[in-house]
Amino acid sequence: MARALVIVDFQNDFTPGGALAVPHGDEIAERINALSASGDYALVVATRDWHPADHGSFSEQGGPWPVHCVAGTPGAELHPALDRSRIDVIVDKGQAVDTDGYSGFEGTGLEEILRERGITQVTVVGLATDYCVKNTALDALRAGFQVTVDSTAVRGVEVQDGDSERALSEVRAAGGVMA
Ligand code: VGL
Ligand code: ZN
Repeated sequence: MARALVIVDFQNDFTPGGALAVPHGDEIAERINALSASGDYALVVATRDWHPADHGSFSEQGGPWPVHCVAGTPGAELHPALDRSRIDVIVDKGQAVDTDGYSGFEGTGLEEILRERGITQVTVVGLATDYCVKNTALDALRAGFQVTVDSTAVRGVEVQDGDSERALSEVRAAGGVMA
């Protein structure tokens, strides 16, 4: 069975000091690097939230979030603690103005990339548990991949207390496995 590691949105804007900081988001770097270096994965993918400056999810456009991860800005760069040498493919998401773009599969060709390499199992890690990790894991399940979420290598925004736990429960209910 060929496995892929999908590192979701481990970017400066989602870590402390960033525009949409996920509490303790930076703490997962070491675990992610250990996974990507483990030799267990035939393919390591990093997604980036990569929005146009007028993205519909931004509060100035009536959306829920502060401006974050505008394409080409420092906030949209992968976090410096991430071991870039282990990343095979970078997938940019959230580029359409009018959709949330929470899932790494939405409009990116990620499914085709995984199929081309014969991947059947996907481990999802990164930020944020309650948005992009959740939606990426659910889409991977819908596409027919076996899915594991490494719960030690994710962190949530937690707009409401318990959002991350609920997100992981949804993934589990859809057939995902927690590690
Ligand atoms: C995300 C909110 C807005 C995420 C992206 O990566 O989870 N959350 N854009
Ligand atoms: Zn976003």
